[in-house]
Amino acid sequence: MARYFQPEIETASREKILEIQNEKIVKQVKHVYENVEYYRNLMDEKGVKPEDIKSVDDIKKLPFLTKADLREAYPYGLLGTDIKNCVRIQSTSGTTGKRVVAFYTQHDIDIWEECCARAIVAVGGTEEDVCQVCYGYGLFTGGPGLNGGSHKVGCLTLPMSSGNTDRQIQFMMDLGSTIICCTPSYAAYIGETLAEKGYKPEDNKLKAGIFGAEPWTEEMRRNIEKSLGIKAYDIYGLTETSGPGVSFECEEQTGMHINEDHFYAEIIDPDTGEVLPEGSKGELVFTSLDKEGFPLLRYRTRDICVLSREKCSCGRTHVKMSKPMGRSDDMLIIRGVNVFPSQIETVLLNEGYTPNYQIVVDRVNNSDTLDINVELTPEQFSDKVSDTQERERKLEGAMRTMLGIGPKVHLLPPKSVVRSEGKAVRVIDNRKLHD
Ligand code: DLL
Repeated sequence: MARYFQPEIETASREKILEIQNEKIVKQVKHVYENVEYYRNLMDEKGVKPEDIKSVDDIKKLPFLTKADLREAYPYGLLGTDIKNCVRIQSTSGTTGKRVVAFYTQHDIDIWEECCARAIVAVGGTEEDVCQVCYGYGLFTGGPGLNGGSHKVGCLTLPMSSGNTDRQIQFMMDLGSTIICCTPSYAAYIGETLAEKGYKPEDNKLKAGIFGAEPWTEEMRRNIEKSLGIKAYDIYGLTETSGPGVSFECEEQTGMHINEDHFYAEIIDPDTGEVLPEGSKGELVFTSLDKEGFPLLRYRTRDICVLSREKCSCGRTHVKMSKPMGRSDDMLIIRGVNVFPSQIETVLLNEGYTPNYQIVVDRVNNSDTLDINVELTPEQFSDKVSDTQERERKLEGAMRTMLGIGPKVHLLPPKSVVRSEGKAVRVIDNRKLHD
């Protein structure tokens, strides 16, 4: 079994990786300064010249880019090359609802697809595999990215896109899909639908899933692994840096290797912008080292995570990032307490509920309210009101211990929470509507 897609680079020594990064950053900063007026102005304001950047150690001297800059420079202001050299755009509304448009040259697409191919090989993918891609195709990067990666590995690629779950299952069974790529919430839904149709996990030929584009917990991983009978791997990325494949999990399943020959990662304090030492939790910042169309330097992702250079048993030498623990902008502050949706998901799955839930936040009489709607399975559902109330009180207690504040839990009949085929909408914050 081929364990790496590009072994020389994926297992290169740390010195070699640093050498590649240092060489690329000097060129990239010079190129951006000369070609991207918007960023040149930011550098001039900060008094930094391309000559000041001699290695990746000097990246900290450069100004940050944020989503606000992307909005201000929309659509062409951060282009790194003549538009005639670009062959594609991709776009996302992101998890916070602001549209981003990114540009790609053919070179950018090639390296993006290589990154996705590394992810597919890392989960055991070879030309023997049937890879079912049920991320959305189109402007969203999920479908096109994994599709390209699957071609590069030589898998038989099923370009399903998201939705039409009956057809997904029919193709999965008829063509014997061995790898599935989609959001974790859609994977959970497919698992649930398979069971409803009377299939057992061992009835399908799937061996691995590549899931990302939204936060998901270890509990969710176990739930999906059980319902589909597979190993579930995480993949991370964002439109601003290319799409999926910025980082990916290997067989260790303990964090995602960042493709460091293309992306330089930093962790900063989201309040002060100060670069934090390895092992600290903070906001992830990416500098793309060799993109041509949309070469963002020091882009603040808003994703909160930890980096680790601990030796990995898979043999890859690239730094690992933890699962994003939520975004600094989707952390909820409820009555002054910081609450991450992932904490709520952890409690629910530990208490034996399904990942079909929705969090509703509101403000009543100047005080924040937190309601959690949780769907019951047909087996859990009971007509007896007292049973349901007792379960609700128990779950509220478990939530209070985890979150430090008490929510109101509502247990709902089966099928009352809308299923997601792409990124799940877990939080409805009605406070924003009133403010
Ligand atoms: O979601 C790219 C992608 C597609 C990644 C398919 C993985 C698989 P955007 O739509 O631009 O791009 O959203 C990027 O999604 O900043 C994170 O907040 C979140 N995100 C992406 N992957 C993960 C993950 C794609 N594995 C934003 N875990 C990012 C948690 C993730 N959050």
